[in-house]
Amino acid sequence: MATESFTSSDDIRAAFSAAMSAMYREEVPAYGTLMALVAQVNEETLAGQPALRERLVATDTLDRICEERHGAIRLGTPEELAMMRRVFAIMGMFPVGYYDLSTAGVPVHSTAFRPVGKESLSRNPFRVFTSLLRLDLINDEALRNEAAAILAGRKIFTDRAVALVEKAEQDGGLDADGAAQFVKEVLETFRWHNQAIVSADMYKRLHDAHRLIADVVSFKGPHINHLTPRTLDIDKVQDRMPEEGIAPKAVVEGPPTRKCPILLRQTSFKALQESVSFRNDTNGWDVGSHTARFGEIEQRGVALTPKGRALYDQLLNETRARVRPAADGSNAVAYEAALADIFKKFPDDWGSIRRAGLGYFTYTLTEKGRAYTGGEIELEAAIGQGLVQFDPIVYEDFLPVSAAGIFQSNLGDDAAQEFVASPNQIVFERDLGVSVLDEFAHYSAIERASLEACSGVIDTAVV
Ligand code: OOG
Ligand code: NI
Repeated sequence: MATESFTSSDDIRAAFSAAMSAMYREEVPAYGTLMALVAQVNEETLAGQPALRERLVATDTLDRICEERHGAIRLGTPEELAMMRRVFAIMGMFPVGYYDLSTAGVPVHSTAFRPVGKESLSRNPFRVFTSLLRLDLINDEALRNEAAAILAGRKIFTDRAVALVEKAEQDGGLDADGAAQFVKEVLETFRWHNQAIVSADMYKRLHDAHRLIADVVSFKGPHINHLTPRTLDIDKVQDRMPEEGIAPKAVVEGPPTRKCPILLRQTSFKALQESVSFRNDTNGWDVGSHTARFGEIEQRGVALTPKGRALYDQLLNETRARVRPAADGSNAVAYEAALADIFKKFPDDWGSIRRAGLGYFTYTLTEKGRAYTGGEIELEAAIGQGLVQFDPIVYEDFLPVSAAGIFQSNLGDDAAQEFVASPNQIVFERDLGVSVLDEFAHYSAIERASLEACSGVIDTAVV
């Protein structure tokens, strides 16, 4: 059967993420510097924490800790989004979550294409935060129409990439040769083009409407705008970036430093100014510049339940009401102090987080639990008697306020702009061609399955 010779979608994704990393390091040398710093800090952290090293060895992730966890692109049209969904599906990446960034002054809405399920995530967790430009939020109607016409005329996928997607969909997969070609062809979509498809004048008009519109509309394709490896100590990398000659954004996004990490902490270095040529009337080129591409790092903690997430959102809002972080970093110390102070209201030990129903956990039988024959008992009693142990489930998604902070810091300090909040998940899903998956359902299914696997010891009917 042909299916036996298909390359698994996990392997295609791993190959794609490696190819993208190599391309980006070559295109953005500062990103290579960041990767080296991350590797060094990870090594130092592991040397100081043998228990952490052991846990990473046990979960078979030690050799992959410095690899990229995510990247991001910004698309221009519904057709591009729908095709991108088909491309990612071949790599085992599916749209999870809907993020409305209009509230934060960024005219896009987004989803994250990512592997779903424990095995796929541990084989290679690479995901792509994918935004779709919302021209409907642009007031200037003439400009809106011109931008739409430019976007309608571009083709972001190679013919071969489209043909390979169709073949994979028809046959149910790609063989090794097809998979290698697929990775090579799809990579082209993410490549940087230093020749714009618009004139300098049009670029300026788009840029004046919003820098993000210029970034999406002026180019041949949706260049990857950052990649993000995982760090074991985000505060240390943030502190050391300037020593390496790279400028970090003002504050780390997300929750404060904690004993028990929750959700996601992220920071980035500021986007670089790159030289770009614009077509002029005499069929020659005008030289200018564009700022879009950067590098980011992330550190992940436990996935929160809707209750935990509501508490997180509430505490973050409280913090930002007290101190709103300025893009120039002038009040960064005050912001961090307020964040740490206000987040004291979020329990910081695993037992309390779990008992309060704030986080998702997996449950497993201990050795004692496996030998137990006393009949099913309640979960809390089983934990109390040392029959069942629990581990936090890692958060695999994104945070809208953090994402907006990452966008803003890379659009320049003057880019803040007000839009009327207008989430439009229905339109986004229509453009995408499917509904996005619910992140909470994903975590709760993992938790539930782990509880079911403890039946015989715990009474799963009552948890
Ligand atoms: C995406 C920003 C969001 C994150 O890590 O939250 C993001 C973008 O700038 O296109 O990647
Ligand atoms: Ni990111």
